[in-house]
Amino acid sequence: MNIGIGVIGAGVMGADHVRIIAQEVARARVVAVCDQDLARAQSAATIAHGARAVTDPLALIADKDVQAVVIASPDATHADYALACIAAGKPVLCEKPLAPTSAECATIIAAEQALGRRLIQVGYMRRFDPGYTDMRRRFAEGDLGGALLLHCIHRNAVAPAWFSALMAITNALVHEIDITRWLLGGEIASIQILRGRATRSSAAADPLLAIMQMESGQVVDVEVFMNAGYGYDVRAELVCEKGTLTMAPPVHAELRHNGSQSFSFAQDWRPRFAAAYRRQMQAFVDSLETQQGMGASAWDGFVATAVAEAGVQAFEIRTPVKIELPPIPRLYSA
Ligand code: ISE
Repeated sequence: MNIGIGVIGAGVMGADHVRIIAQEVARARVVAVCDQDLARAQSAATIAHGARAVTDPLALIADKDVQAVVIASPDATHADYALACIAAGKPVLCEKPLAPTSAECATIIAAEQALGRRLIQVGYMRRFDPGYTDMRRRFAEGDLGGALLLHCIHRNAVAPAWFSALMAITNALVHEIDITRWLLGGEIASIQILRGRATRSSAAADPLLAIMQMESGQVVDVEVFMNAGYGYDVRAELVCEKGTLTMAPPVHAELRHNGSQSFSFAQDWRPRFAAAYRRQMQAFVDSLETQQGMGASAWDGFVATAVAEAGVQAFEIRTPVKIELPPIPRLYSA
């Protein structure tokens, strides 16, 4: 039977999640779409024929036809809706970040612990991207030896007008914080943020270079460039003791023409991570039957936000900041 999903937020990502569920995912259907702007909710709901458009997120969560919820509303609303879903016993795929502050993430972890089971999966979709999954699988084979360095590039074509300098850390770098922990299988011990020479008036310090050191000693560098201009470009290279793994460009066709070879970049993350978003949603739907969550947990969401908070501090004080995490609760350590 198809699982009834309610989507909260019908902006860029919310509307894309509605489309993905309606067109690309098996055994699920969108039953309701919520947005404060009813016209926007209606426009997204038309993609999923038969879905209701509503403006009250709490009514959507309480709706008996809604068996699971996708939260894709603005970051600052995530914690309230996630807590309401936990209180209603409904599984959630929550867009990243889980919440803007680690204190809010901690309330979600406390609610899941009180319930005694995990209902939240955080949309760190790179864990489902073929480039990152191949890199992790190949590294796990072991013959490359230990990991020494991870180089990451995270470039956006143009930052939205409302994007602040700190959002480069709290909204963009959080992806590398999560994928680094997942790829290397360890925790981040410290973070430092170097400011590049600002290129445009819209972003005060763009690009940034984040340097993170893992507890086991590996160094991770991340270029976060919000206004790179030419397109959306995200990739990584893992340097190991006996070889390296470099992510291939995510293209289906390369052009050879007029004496040169080329491929094009998407303008934002949706085409670049289309496979990841699709696989993530299918894994979420499958996990509702198998009870085996595969994506980032609320604990992973908490850690990503906590490390980003340390990154904001490092940005402000211009020195490295040590990461102090509480012990991982038993619910998440299995
Ligand atoms: C955006 O919110 C995303 O999540 C994208 O994946 C990321 O690359 C971009 O930098 C963020 O602003």
